Amino acid sequence: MIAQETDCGNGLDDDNDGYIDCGDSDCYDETTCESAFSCTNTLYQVISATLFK
Ligand SMILES: [Ca+2]
Ligand SMILES: [Ca+2]
Repeated sequence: MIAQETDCGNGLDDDNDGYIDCGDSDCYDETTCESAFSCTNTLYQVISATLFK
């Protein structure tokens, strides 16, 4: 598998694997995604925390 997300913040599925940007495992270690999208359970927690700020 050579294809992978080349831009984790362009809103597009660069490698056409069905996962876009931070939703793609290729972007889990990207700074733009940090750990917020590594797990759907923590996704909403992080969003809520951000809204509180
Ligand atoms: Ca993808
Ligand atoms: Ca992308």
